[in-house]
Formats: sequence, C-alpha cells, structure tokens
Amino acid sequence: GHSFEHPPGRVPIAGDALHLRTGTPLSNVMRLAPTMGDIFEVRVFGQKFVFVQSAELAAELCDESRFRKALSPALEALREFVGDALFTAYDGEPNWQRAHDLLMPAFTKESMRGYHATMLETAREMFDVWDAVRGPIDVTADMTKLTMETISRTAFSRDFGSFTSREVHPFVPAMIAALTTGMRKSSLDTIPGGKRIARKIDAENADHLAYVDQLVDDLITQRRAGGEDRGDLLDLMLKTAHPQTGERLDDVNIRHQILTFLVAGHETTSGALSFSLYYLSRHPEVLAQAHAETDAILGADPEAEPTFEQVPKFRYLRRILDEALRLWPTAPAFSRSPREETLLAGKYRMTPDDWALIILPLTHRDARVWGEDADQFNPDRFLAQNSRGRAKNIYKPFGTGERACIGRQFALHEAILVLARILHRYEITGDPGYELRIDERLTIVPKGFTLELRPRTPSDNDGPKRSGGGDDLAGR
Ligand code: FDE
Repeated sequence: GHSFEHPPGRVPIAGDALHLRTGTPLSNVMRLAPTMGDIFEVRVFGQKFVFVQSAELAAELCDESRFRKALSPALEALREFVGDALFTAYDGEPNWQRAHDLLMPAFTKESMRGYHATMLETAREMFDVWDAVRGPIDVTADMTKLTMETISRTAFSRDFGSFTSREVHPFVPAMIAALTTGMRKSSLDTIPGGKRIARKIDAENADHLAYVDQLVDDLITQRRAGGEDRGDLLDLMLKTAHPQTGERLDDVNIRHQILTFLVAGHETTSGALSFSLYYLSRHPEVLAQAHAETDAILGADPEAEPTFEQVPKFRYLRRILDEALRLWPTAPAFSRSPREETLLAGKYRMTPDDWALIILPLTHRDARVWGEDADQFNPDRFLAQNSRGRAKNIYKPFGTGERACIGRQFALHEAILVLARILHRYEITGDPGYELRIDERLTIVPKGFTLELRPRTPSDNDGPKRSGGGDDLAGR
C-alpha cells in the first residue's frame, strides 16, 4: 500500500517510536494529529499504523461496498481471550454470521423491555450506596460497577454484588487482567526481546484466565443440566437454533460470546455515562434543562422510575449523550480494509492487506463538517434543524455497517435511564479545579473525575412540557 505522511525524525528499527509514550495510544495520535494531514502513518518496530483524522476520508472508509471491518493489532490480541466471538471475528468468519443471526433479536429496541427492570434495579442498588456515603463519589468507578452488574445480569444472570457486598467479586478483576494480557502483549510482538516478556505476562495471567473460563464454563454446564429458564442471553444461545440452518453455537463459542458482552458492554457504556456527567457538571444551562426534562417526565417524586415507554422520551438527555459520544467516543477507533485494491480519496492505493484506523475523537471534531466550534460541547447540534445538511456517515460512535455495535440500543436505553434517575434524584457538583484527563484502557473513560451529590427535590410545576423538540439524526 501507500506510504503516508509520518512524523519527522524517523529512525531505523524503532521507526517513529520516539514520538510515542507507552500505554497512551490515543493521546499519542491526538498529540501528533495537528501537525499531520488527513491521513498519516506511524511505524513502530516494523508495525505500521495508518490513522485517519478527516471526516470525509472516514466516511469513504465506511462505504460497505468497498471497505470492511479489519482487526487492528489490539483486537487481534483480544482474540486470544474471546476467539471468534462477535467483536473479534474476522469479517466473513462463519461463527460471526451464526452468532449475529441468533443474537440480533435479543438486541432490538423492543427487546430492551426484558432488561428494563434489571437496569432499574442495578441503579437502585447504586443509589443505596450513594445515599449512605458522605463526600464525593468516583464517577467512573461507580459507573463501571453499574454497567458491569447490568450486563452480567442480563447476559448470564450473574450478580457480582458490586454494590451490595463489601468485597469485590474476584471474577471482575480476573476478567480485566485476562483481557488486558493480550493488549499488553500486542505491542511487544515486534520489539527486540518482546517474546520473552510476552511469555512472562502469559505465565502471570494463566491463573486469571483459567478462573474466568472455569466460572463461565461451569455456568454453561449447570444451565444445560438444570434446564431452568432465565430468559437471558445465555439461555438464548443454549436453546435457540439458527432460524435457517438449524446450527447452534458450541460451548466454547458461547463462553467467548458471554465474555465479549461483558467486555464490550461495560466500560464503553460506563465511559459514555461518565463523560456525560462530566459535561453536565461543566454546563449549568445544560444541567438546568436536563433537570427540567426529568421533572417534566418523571414528576415530583424523586423515587419515580421511568417506564420502558418513557425512556425514549428523554430527548434532551439523548442529545447530551450523543454529544458526549461525539467528543469522547468511548470505543475511540475502529479499523477498515478495502475489499479489493482501491484508491482512497482517488489517490492513496490500498490493498486488502492494508488497514486504516478511523480515530473518532479526531474525525468527530473535524471543523470542516462540524463547524468552527467543533471542540465545544453543545447538545443542540443534534437537533434536527441543526443537523440538516450535515454530511452522511460522519458520526460513528457505534461503528459502521454490518459490524456496527449490536449493543447500541442496550447502551442507549441503559445510559438514558440511569442519567434520568441520577439527575432527577440528585444535585450534582463537580470539583471546579478538575481538569479532564483520559484513562486509556481498551476504551476511554475520564480519570479522577468526582462529583458531590445532594438529594434533590424535583420541581412539581410540570412546567412547559417541552421535549426539547425535534428528532435527532444521530446514528443515521
Ligand atoms: C461493536 C462495536 C463497535 C464496532 C467495532 C469495530 O468496527 O471494530 C463499536 C465502535 C462499538 N461497539 C461501540 C460501542 C459504544 C458503546 C457505548 C457500546 N459499543 C456498547 C456496547 C454494549 C454491548 C453489549 C456492546 N457494545 C456489544 C458489542 C458487540 C458484540 C460488538 C461486535 C459487533 C459485531 O457483530 O461485530 C460491538 N459492540 Fe459495542
């Protein structure tokens, strides 16, 4: 493929490594980006990364007729943990279609009805903890507990007691350790001496991996033997055959799918909630309008919970979420390859072996499509009247095409429901001295962000029953 622009001072073997700090891949790219063009490359010890920062090029790469999902080295590394499950399957791998067809019905808007009560219950458990603490809460930590509980209960009916027991269940840290093993190793592949370090990391993590696999496998065995009906994703995978082919998923694949849902479904949604709360704490006028919306829909009782039908009515909260995910898309990049040799932008030759990473926090802030205030937080840019005429395929926090996020409705339903309850129930105050920092894990989340909470009395004048007006065009 094409050789792209790269940072100055490239050296033999290490390549552009001098420009990079370990452990912060996204910050590295964002730091380099202002001095680079729409597409640029970085080479590190023989591995080449191509980054796209223009909205227009990203939209071209989202053309499914010419491009498809590719596995970046990070996803390739994740395969060690979850194999050919949905997120990490190569495009066209047979188990992808099988699992996709089986699981799609569990992720429609309508099927959120089945998870609604669980989502409410987890939020209530969190509020019980919050009501008992004095002093600020660690937002990211609590949002991560909340989303982890919700997804583990809906995926396989496991309650890890994140808010109800004193001790952290060992599964959670073990899963994170197992999950990050591959990540830590992926950057070592081409580094001199890396193989030895990789073996050491493997040895350190063997126990975690075995523990996690065993816990999920035992659950699968018990469920098969017991025959009880829990109506969760595990049931669906065990009991349903493919509608056309009659095929089923095997037990190892089911384990991989369960772990995939836990991994994909908790930090991403947790980050979306945390960034939204961060921006709410920084924009009093947005916060006031959000409070007004919760009061108009939920009324004067702070214990009121939204019904399933009410969740999509929080149009303003939805725009806050959309805007937070524009600035900080918590799955910050995805990778695309051409199906056949092609010219990107009519000039960059790409072959099916090439791939380019769409860096969403950059493409989502491209002033050429989002305007000169692209760096500013403004939920109203998602009002229908303000979205008109905006280019297509430029807002992609949930990925694109066939391999787009299957958990999108799940994440949106959960995040809106939780935001609504928090804002209805509490006055929130951020630390005025806090400056946003990003924690780069598999996903991105705010680091060190805390909130002071005070009980709130919702206003009972049902006020101007404004929905905020208009349809949002996000995600089209
Ligand atoms: C997927 C996804 C994506 C794509 C990636 C690529 O392309 O590579 C993205 C971008 C995303 N995803 C994002 C997101 C955000 C949020 C908040 C979320 N996400 C959430 C969630 C939840 C859940 C449960 C999920 N999620 C899941 C998932 C899965 C399974 C997948 C794979 C799909 C296929 O088929 O491939 C995804 N996700 Fe998501």
